[in-house]
Amino acid sequence: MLPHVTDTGWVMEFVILAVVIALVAVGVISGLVVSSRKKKQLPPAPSSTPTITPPAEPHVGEEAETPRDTSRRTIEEVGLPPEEAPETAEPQTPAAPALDVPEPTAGRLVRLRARLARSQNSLGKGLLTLLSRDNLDEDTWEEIEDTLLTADVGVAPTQELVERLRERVRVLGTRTPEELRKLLREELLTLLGTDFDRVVRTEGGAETPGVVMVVGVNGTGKTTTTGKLARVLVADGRSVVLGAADTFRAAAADQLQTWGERVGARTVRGPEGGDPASIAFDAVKEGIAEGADVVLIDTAGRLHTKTGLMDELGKVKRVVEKHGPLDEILLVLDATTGQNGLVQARVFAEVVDITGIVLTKLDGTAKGGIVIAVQRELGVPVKLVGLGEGPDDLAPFEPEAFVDALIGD
Ligand SMILES: Nc1nc2c(ncn2[C@@H]2O[C@H](COP(=O)(O)OP(=O)(O)O)[C@@H](O)[C@H]2O)c(=O)[nH]1
Ligand SMILES: [Mg+2]
Repeated sequence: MLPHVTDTGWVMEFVILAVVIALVAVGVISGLVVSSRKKKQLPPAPSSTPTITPPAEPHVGEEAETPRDTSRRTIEEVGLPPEEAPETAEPQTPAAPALDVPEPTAGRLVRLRARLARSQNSLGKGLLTLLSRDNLDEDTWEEIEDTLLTADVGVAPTQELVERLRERVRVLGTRTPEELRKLLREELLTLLGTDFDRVVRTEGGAETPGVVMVVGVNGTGKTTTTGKLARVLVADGRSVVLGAADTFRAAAADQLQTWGERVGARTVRGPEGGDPASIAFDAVKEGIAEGADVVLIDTAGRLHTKTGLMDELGKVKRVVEKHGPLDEILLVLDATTGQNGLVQARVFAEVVDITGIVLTKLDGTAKGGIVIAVQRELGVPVKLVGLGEGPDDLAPFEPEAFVDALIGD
């Protein structure tokens, strides 16, 4: 019994409408799911964003170029997690309430030695192999010289080393591998200098915190080093305030702040494009007000002329010194930039009184000789070395451990 044909038509229309509504609903929901998935793929925190700069002819005062040796780093070398420190493996969320417990600093260079040895053995092992030849003729000595020059030891130190080695090998007469290793070790240590004071000064005054200013060309690892140094200090029980005086990019302050948050160090920052000197001043002021032990000031290196660099860093230094003297001015140099690093070092040394050198990215180069060359150039000791991108991959520089890593023991 179907008396109303039109009713059936209405029912059909209703069904079609319902299906359309259902389809639209499904479409909307899946759209939401997709967009919420997209949201989860936001770019990572600035601290983990690698600086990608196109390779270019390097110039002093410019942004750092892509490290010369980058192509030599294998995936294996770069990608290895810090095997000695599984407990510091960090969750992705930067705002995690639990603070990191940084590794103790004692013996770090020894612990990170494998990383050093992996990239450095071409120097030490190469020298030992050459010295072990039965006949140390003129050609062999030239090869030894070339090996040292290739490792960025520098011309004058290379000539000194070769001269001393020649003399001592001659006096020695017959030589065993052990004797050669001992000889090479001693001579490399002499070149590195064993009586430099390599302690990073952070005592400050009676009423004022220790103040450390970190300078260097962009991309060398200033912010990373400042962050790692904050961890070292916190691990030693000191309270730290960070000053984000690189105001060229907001991301630079974010990057520093992320480092600080992980260990509970506060970051004093200002507006993008603000005056770096006033931020540095405020950071020290905050440090004094809080009774902090140390204030670390990260600066910008994107300064294209020596005058600009002089004006800006000079001003930061002068302004900070209104509170009290600076304890350290650390120059950060990227070990992979070789001789260009030396040119940078010279310029910065003319602008501010460098008290210590931090040589970063020693894990990514076979040119460890730059340690010798840069100390020679500035007459200032290498105090810290960077051996990776991990939070605890910063080590006090110890000449003995370094040389042992170079030539094996
Ligand atoms: N392999 C390696 N990379 C490092 C080291 N120190 C810093 N870096 C990386 O170098 C890049 C630039 O560092 P950053 O601190 O931002 O340089 P800044 O511009 O001088 O502040 C980042 O990708 C760091 O992770 C190191 O010792 N070894
Ligand atoms: Mg920086």
